[in-house]
Amino acid sequence: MGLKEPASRTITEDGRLMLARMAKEGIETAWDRYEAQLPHCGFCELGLSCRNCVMGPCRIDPFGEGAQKGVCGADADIIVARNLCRMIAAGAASHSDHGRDLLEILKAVSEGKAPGYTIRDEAKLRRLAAELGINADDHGDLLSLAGAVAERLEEDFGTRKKAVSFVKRVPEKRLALWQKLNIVPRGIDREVVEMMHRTHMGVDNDWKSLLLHGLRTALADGWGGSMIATEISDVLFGVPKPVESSVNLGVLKKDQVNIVLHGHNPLVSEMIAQASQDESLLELARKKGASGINLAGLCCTGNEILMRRGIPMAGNHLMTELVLATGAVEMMIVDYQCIMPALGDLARCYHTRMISTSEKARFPHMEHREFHPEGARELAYQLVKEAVENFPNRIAERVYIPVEPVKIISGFSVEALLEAMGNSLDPLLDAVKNGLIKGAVGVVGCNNPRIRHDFGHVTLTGRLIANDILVVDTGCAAVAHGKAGLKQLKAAEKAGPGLRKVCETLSIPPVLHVGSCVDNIRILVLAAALANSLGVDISDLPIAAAAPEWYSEKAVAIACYAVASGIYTVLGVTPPIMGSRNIVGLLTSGLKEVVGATFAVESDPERAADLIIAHVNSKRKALGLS
Ligand code: NFS
Ligand code: SF4
Repeated sequence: MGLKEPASRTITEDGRLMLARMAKEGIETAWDRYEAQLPHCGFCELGLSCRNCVMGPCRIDPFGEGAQKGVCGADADIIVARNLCRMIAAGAASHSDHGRDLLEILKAVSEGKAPGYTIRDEAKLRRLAAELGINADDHGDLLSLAGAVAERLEEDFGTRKKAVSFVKRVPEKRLALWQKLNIVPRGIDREVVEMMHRTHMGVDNDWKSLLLHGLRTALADGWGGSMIATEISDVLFGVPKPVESSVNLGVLKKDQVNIVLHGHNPLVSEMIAQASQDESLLELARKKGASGINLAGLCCTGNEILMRRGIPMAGNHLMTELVLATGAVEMMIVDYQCIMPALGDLARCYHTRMISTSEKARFPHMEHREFHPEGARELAYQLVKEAVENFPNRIAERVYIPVEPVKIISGFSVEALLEAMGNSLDPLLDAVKNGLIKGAVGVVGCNNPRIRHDFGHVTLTGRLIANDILVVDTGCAAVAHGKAGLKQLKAAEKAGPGLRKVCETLSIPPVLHVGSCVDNIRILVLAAALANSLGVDISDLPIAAAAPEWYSEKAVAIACYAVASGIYTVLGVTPPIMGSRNIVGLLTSGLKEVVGATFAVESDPERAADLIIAHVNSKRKALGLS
């Protein structure tokens, strides 16, 4: 099968049909641009090129014949470590800056300066306040308490602390280990800035010391920035509860105004969701000949509103261009991250209006309409109105919605999971102890045109559940699983007999959607709770993580905080580290002695499943479970 063949690019039906149509119309996609980039630069793929200063750029000859040092004298180990560490810093910065934006809104809400937003989950706010040691009695009303929580967590970004607040959630043994290694994250911004500093020419030139700080930077993301993002989103928009919805291109409606929300931060998408229910706008839609206003999500902002509001999900990362090619999208509204700069240009082939909303994220051929807390509600109303007014411009003959949507269940926050189990971890622990469930694995992360779209996720997850391993998922992986039907109750039939029984008893699917990419911290929180109630370290649990199709710097940060937290992590795409034998050795085996967990790289999802099953079994054995 040639690379151009839709079926070689994706396993999904909607993807295949849409790619065939786009090819016929001569519309370019990420896959075409990927092919135009081949062959990739070998030095860069191995991590052996350096652009950190302009005595270079430099590169190291991997065959040992040409240059073995950059102009400054940096060798392969230093260059590979610095490059990887800068990826971690960029990923941690992205998640954490998203978290900061939520804190700013929470602060604005507390000051009455964000009229569209409110505290939707008072109980969660109170729990957080108590956890942070803030006495509710010192605060007359809820808004003042919210302000205190926002301020306390804002301090986590700075440099004046010994540890970020949520380090309190880390199991004792794990924390002691981090203390010994001196990798307790002190401040979120601090670790990122220090990483940029260390990787400047002439600072940290010990690859081991660089990588240790890389782990600390990643931990500042997982137990800092990402954790803040999730917790504050729950306060502002509600803790997710199980909710039914649907997924794939079929969630777009032929007879309705379709507004697609793409990006990551729920601040914009939640406002649009509210506006789309406005009676006067619905009336306007009817006047324009549409039977309603239909919202659909993409990528992680899609996951946020799917988890909390059951808003249908149009697709994951590699589907974002294909959604536009339905010709049925009146408006796409984006915030930031994972938004291909190609989208604006592609939309010009259709009537679709493309709107960027974040001060810090601009795109070619998009109209910039900036969201600020004071005017967010009005702007959301105005944008939905303009989308409705764009409906008559749709060209009916060009509309192509190739499939019917697939049903899914989403919304499994840790709180919701606990509720499903009668507010106790015991049912889950018992199921693990008596072997009904062998273990649990987080299958997370992106799509990447290097891997056949969704093949890595669906194949790996299918194998895991068939072997009685519960899967929790986030991000683009979750969308892949949803489309494959794995998020329905009847998917329990595809699980092994033990997991199937548990799913049927608790009325849950075998693949649980825990959220967006920042919500990977829900997996950390759950793992920490399980470890604490067994009195063991996270690295002792029969759990693992996998990112079969990852592409982004954020995914590197996530993988590193998972491993530093003690979770064995299997990557489906090789990171640019192969140019250093030392670093490959450390990450794939040496780290076991350091943090009790390692990375593995395995592009074949069947073999990745074997690795994970073996790992889970070995952890069971060590715990004395059969
Ligand atoms: Ni995560 Fe979400 Fe998807 Fe990957 Fe991008 S949308 S934050 S980075 S591509 S999972
Ligand atoms: Fe070359 Fe060193 Fe400058 Fe990198 S930091 S570009 S290896 S001289």
